[in-house]
Amino acid sequence: MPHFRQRTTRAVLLSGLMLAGTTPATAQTVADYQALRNKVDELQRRLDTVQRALTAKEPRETPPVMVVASPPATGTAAQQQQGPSDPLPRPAGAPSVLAQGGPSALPAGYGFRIGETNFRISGFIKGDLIFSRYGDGDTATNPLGRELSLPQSIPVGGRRSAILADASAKQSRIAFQTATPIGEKSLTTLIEADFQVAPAVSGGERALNPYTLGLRRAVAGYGGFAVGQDWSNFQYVAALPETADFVGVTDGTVLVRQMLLRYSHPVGDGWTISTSIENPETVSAMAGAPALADNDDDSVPDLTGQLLWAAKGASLSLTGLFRSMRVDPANGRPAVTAQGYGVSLAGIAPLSTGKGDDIRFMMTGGRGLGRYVGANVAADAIYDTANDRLVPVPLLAGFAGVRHFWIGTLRSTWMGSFQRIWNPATASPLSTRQVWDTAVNLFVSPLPRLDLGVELRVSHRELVNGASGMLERLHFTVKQGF
Ligand SMILES: [Ca+2]
Ligand SMILES: [Ca+2]
Repeated sequence: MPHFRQRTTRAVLLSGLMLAGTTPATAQTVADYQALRNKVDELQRRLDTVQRALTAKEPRETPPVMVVASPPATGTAAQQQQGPSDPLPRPAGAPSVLAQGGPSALPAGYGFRIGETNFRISGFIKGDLIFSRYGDGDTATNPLGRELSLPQSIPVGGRRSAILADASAKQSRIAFQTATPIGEKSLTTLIEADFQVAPAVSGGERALNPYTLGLRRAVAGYGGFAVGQDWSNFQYVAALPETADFVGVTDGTVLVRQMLLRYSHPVGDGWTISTSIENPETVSAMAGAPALADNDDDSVPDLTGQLLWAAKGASLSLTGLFRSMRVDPANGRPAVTAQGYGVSLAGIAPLSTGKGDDIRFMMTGGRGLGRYVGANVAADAIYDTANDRLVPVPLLAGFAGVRHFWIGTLRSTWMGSFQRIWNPATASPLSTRQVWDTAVNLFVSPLPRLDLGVELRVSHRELVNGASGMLERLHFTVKQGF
């Protein structure tokens, strides 16, 4: 029955249409249709004319260049992998948004445009499964050191821990960029955040794992000037090797993001010079005590300079830091000051294997720069209360990473890093004297922007009094960029 009804309906409709063709009302409809059709064609012609005029007016097939913070990343492998049709070249610290040099770390979609402003949203989802075993004691609950390589958190002097398992997606990251042409140049902005930099809430792992989004960078740039929170100009970010870890070579790298005002200027032949003033903060330890304390008593911004050379995937960066430290005890004693300085040489040297193999390295030394290196293992200075003196702490730190491509996207990086601290006699015997670590990984990228990795790590920490601790770690990671 339903079948019959359907057929009947169709027949009625068809006959109706045939009949309609002969009535005056239909003649009217056809005339209306023709008029409407003409109108649409006319509109289409006008639209085409406007479109052609617009295209001729702004031949900006490759939209404005990101100047925000580009100098440090200039000429890195990551930037060279970027396609020519990419409208928003990435800003400084690109390796932080990307996979620290991984081949699948290509930019995602080409963003979108509203009016004159180009937008791009990028980042990645990262899941980590980490097995840690401490040789000399257990950690407190939920320390950062269980989620990333953080040498100062390795326990010393206890007994061997069990194998501890941690899994989270805290290192997932999102970045939002804009570029707006103003005159001959572009005004650019970048905001970048992840869930790893903010401390975990207590009890967070019990049921819902509500990790907090934390600011990494928020920076605007125009014509060589950059202002906002960005990687310190003292750090050459591009030299960081590919790793499953959050940093990979924490022990030996300069590692600071803070508010700064930077000016960069290319001087030709691949050379760029830059200088910045950055947020000051003196981190001191009281004589005889190992704990580090922020003071917030600083008066003068930290000053940095960089000389960078980059060409054909190779680069070399020489940076310098000068700072004035100040501690005001607010207990009737006078405020004390001291000067700190540092020098850092870093770079990327491509190997002539034709596969993308390279060596990345950094070597940093100075006095009174503890907070700038290794996520602050050493105090900037020891506050000698008895003599009203602030004594800067000297240190030497470095890392090297060698990457080799086996076949296709299958690749490995071996990395090693260290930091040696010369604590003054007034420092606590429980202060860290040296740390080192080494890791080797295997990564593969079976799909675009997908990195699967496994990394084996051994870390070591030794105190002034000779006590030491070890960490062995097996780290599985999956990262999908977008
Ligand atoms: Ca945990
Ligand atoms: Ca401050």
